[in-house]
Amino acid sequence: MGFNCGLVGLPNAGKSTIFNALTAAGAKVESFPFSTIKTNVGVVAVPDPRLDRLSALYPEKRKVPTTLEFLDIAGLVRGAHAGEGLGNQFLAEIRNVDAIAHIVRCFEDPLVPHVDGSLDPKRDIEVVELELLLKDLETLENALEKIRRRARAGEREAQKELELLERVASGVKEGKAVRALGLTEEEGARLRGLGLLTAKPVVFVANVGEEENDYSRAVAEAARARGAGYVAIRGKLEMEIAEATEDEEERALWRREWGIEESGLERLIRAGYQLLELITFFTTDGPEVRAWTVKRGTKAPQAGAKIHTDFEKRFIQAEVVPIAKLLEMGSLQAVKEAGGLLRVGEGYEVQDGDVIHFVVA
Ligand SMILES: Nc1nc2c(ncn2[C@@H]2O[C@H](COP(=O)(O)OP(=O)(O)OP(=O)(O)O)[C@@H](O)[C@H]2O)c(=O)[nH]1
Ligand SMILES: [Mg+2]
Repeated sequence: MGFNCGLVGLPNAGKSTIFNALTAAGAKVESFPFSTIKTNVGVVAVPDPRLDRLSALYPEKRKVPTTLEFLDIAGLVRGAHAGEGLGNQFLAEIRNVDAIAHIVRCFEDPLVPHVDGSLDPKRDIEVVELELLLKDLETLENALEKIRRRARAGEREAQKELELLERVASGVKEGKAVRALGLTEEEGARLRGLGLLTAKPVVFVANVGEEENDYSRAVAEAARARGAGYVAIRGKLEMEIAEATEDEEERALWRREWGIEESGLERLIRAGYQLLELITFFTTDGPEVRAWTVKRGTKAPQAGAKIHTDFEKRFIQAEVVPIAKLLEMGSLQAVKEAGGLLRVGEGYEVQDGDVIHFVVA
């Protein structure tokens, strides 16, 4: 699995539409608000032309892409924390996601009502952000209540946690996202179990009907101001293309016809990988040619653990070749003969595009 991503936004922003464009899962899309009640979950293969070309060198092996999971939840409205609309309980379903895609409506359509009567991306973004902050405050206050009890009972560990939680809660009360509080990596790790929503990286998705417009430019601006990712997707059109055929080549043809060079999925993945600092490595062992996702900076044994815990525990060395080189030479044998195979130890940092064979005891 590459990463998983929760879709948030106002009702009728086009979350389910974008979800369908990304996953072709056929979730219900309606012109009235709150059409999504039960969360939709969809898994997609990460398209990667490098994997396609690598797999062409091994026609007898199965091609296994790395995957991504998307969660499409109900719409948030102003006052959701106080029970408006469908409330905010459903946000618990995305507390474990790695990233958030914040879908913002940037298309005009008199047949699709806006909960606030008009389109205003800046205001719309702030409404959703406030509700996410209030959900985090709720989570933090619950956690604080428990930790205070433990601290009063004299637990030293609890005292330390209390200090951190109080500091985070006071930042959130001031309207600051947890990710903007300048926490250390260690503090972030201590908070992870709480699943705080505003601690997660965000990609803003402008759902544009046709092309980028003043609305989507406002979304891009908001993304820039927050150091967040940004993509514009023609949600409705891409959903229709995704649902018209299962054939990837045919879909690409349709997209080109409509002037879309690269699918929304591909662009969202690129933004997500950048934001989460993810890279892809490949393996060709056994019956599969396969892509794997790890965080940049991951060492060889820990990358191996993705495949099998033994690969970490019994790691001896890894044989590595950059995929570009392997594709250029045409076979692993040719790479070996040319002395191009790198033998690396446990301190080796995996690079994007490495083809790796793990040698274990
Ligand atoms: N004209 C136009 N309509 C769109 C576009 N994207 C979505 N819609 C329409 O907007 C309406 C709402 O879309 P949904 O995808 O159901 O919105 P949602 O955000 O999932 O809404 P809730 O589940 O109610 O929160 C539907 O009627 C869609 O067909 C677009 O790019 N252009
Ligand atoms: Mg929906």
